Amino acid sequence: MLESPSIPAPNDLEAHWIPFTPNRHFKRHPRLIARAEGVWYYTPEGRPVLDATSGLWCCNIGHRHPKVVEAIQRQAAELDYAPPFQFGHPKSFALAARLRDLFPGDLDYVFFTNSGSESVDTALKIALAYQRAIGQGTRTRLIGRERAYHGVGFGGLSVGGMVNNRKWFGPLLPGVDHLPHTLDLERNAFSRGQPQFGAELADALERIVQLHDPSTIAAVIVEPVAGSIGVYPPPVGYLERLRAITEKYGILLIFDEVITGFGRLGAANACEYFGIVPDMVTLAKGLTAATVPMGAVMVRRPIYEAIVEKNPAPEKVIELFHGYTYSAHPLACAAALAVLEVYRDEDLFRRAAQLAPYFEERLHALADHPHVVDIRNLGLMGAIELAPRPGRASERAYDAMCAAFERGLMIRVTGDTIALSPPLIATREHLDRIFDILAKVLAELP
Ligand code: PXG
Repeated sequence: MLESPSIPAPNDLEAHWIPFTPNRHFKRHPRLIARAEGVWYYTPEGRPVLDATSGLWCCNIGHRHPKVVEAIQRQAAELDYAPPFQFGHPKSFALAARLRDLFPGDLDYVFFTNSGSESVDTALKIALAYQRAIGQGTRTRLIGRERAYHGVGFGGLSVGGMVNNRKWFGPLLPGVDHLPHTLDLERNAFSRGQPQFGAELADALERIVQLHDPSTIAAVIVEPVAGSIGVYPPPVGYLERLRAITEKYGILLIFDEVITGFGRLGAANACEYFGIVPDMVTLAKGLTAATVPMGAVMVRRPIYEAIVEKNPAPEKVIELFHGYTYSAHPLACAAALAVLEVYRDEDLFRRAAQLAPYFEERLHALADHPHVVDIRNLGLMGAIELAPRPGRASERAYDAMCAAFERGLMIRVTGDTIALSPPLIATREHLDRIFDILAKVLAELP
């Protein structure tokens, strides 16, 4: 099944300061991945590890898909780079047109970035520029939500709501407010899919609007399904209310679909899944299935028109002073075009939808295991929340991750929650293996 790996494990791990990782523990007990294929990772020693997280919610087509590998190789041999400012290359335009076709309504324009964090900051900046362009320049407030993850830029941190990510970094952006999060263990624990209770939590937006006045608010940003915090599906009716309130007050609604985009819910995106058209959508991860870093922001036509088409400046003047050296990088565009073909040719969004009920069934069968206080799921997103060890928050889930890796399974943990997001190519047999291993890990977990 495996070739022996060509790269031995390094014996000096010191210089690399590893992100979002306890460096001291990791460097004494490293978990290295040297190779991948399909739903499998392989350690440098050649030990297979089943990828139950799609890398980091991103390798939706599995690993090392031959069509994508070939597209990236061909692109590298043809055009390595072209400046994205004042010049262009054909693939970015082809890709933007393909993306437009995947989104509902008039989400017709695409601004390319290199990550989810950049997509979020880009969307927030476009929101502010738009309000100014339509003569609503007093609308500068941005509204996020408690426990949200919108990346690590100062904009995304400011509207984000994960305390550990924020508390070290000062006052962040001024003029930001937050909706309450939607987790309600009293009423909704062990819900299957969207919880029944909590749509009224969206009405907190009405109160925020009344507190600050609509004329001060530019945009609201939410993850349609909160991912990083540990999978909080929106209560039934919640997103619809947010859309209605934002529309009523001329506030832009941004869906952060960095995780939910590209099949995770068993649909092309959350807009399609929930039948809601927000004003902007932030993307990354599944856009290239993480083969080459890339992000994007989908923008509704009136926003593009207000900032670009109706710009009062002469035609040779830049309309939006924003962009990245690597926006629409040729390798990323080639990868994304190939990945979109794989989604279509292998019907992966539908396949994910078909797998989701079995995923839900096996996930919720873990409810009786020790320490489990909640289980949540939507599409191929799942979470198992564990009771924390007294005085040692997040240690129990961390130990579960280490034990799972030893048993040949990669899971993700956040706080004391285990998160699962298998590749869309996973089979029932893969899910069986994931949940069999997880059941053993939970049974033995102190
Ligand atoms: N928005 C959302 C909704 C995300 O999930 C980002 C923005 C930022 O993307 P970049 O590409 O800048 O990392 C994300 C990223 C986790 C985890 O533990 C989740 C993410 C990143 C790292 C860890 O679940 N999501």
